[in-house]
Amino acid sequence: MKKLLILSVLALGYQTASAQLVTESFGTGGNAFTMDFVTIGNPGNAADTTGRPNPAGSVAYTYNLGKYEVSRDQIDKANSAGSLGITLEDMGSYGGNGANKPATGVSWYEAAKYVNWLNTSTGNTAAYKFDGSGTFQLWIAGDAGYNANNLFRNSLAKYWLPSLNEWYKGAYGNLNGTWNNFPTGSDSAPTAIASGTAANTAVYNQSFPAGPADINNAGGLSPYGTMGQGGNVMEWNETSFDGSNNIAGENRELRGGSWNLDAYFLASSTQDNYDLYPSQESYISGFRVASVPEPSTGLLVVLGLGGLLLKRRKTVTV
Ligand SMILES: [Ca+2]
Ligand SMILES: [Ca+2]
Ligand SMILES: [Ca+2]
Ligand SMILES: [Ca+2]
Repeated sequence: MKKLLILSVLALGYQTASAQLVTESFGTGGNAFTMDFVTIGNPGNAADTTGRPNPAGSVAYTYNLGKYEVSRDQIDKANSAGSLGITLEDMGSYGGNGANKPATGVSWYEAAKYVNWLNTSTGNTAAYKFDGSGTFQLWIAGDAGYNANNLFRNSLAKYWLPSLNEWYKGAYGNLNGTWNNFPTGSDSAPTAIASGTAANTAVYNQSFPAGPADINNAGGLSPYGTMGQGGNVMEWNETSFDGSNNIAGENRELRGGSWNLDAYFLASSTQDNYDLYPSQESYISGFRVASVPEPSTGLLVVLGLGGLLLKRRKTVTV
């Protein structure tokens, strides 16, 4: 009876963990900044068979996905702290270069170097392999962290660029495993706004000169709690456009539309014409970061408490 009770408490702890916000810290002193993530649970979910590609969105493990697009400030501070040399687009004619505007003009290679720094500056393994002259390479058998199913990403890394399936699940998935057509928890297109956080809104259908909104003011949330996967700026996926990460220089996928595009580009069924060479940059594209989940403190506390209860019960029984 008591064991059953403890098991149900454990289940509750897990449920809570699947919607939790995780804030990670990077840099020091004047270069210190934080990045918010949401935990995407429901591992082993069934794929969506109504979107593109088909199937899409099945992820076998729990992971964290950036709540927001990466901001200019988060790039500037990493550049200062790590001498990364990542160049941003001058958005002076497109809404300005405010610190909380999404980072644009970031190539896939630059985004990869950025997440590498998130890893190495926190004592973790780099996600992406660059040779001594800064040229991107595939991981090969014999490299620590080599994964034959993904030659781009080192499996020991803590931070990486979200794969198509990781990005898709965070955008279009419901916590119960069902799917939406749009990244705002609905099969209907969100209301188009210039900025704001009201439910079922997104930053799209705006004039090109209007530019994107601040990353934390970029529309309503997805069911998992991410903002701006629909609209604001398009986002690099780690995944190559052909779905198999096996050629270093092959085109990578971009998804979600941008402030100046229409609802078609926000939909789960849209995946065309938006792939770029990994060295290409644009005014309308940025990225967000994914990560392994922190060991859930809530779950650990419950586990510890469960152990304590079991011990106490034993003591009492004996
Ligand atoms: Ca750049
Ligand atoms: Ca659908
Ligand atoms: Ca976006
Ligand atoms: Ca390929």
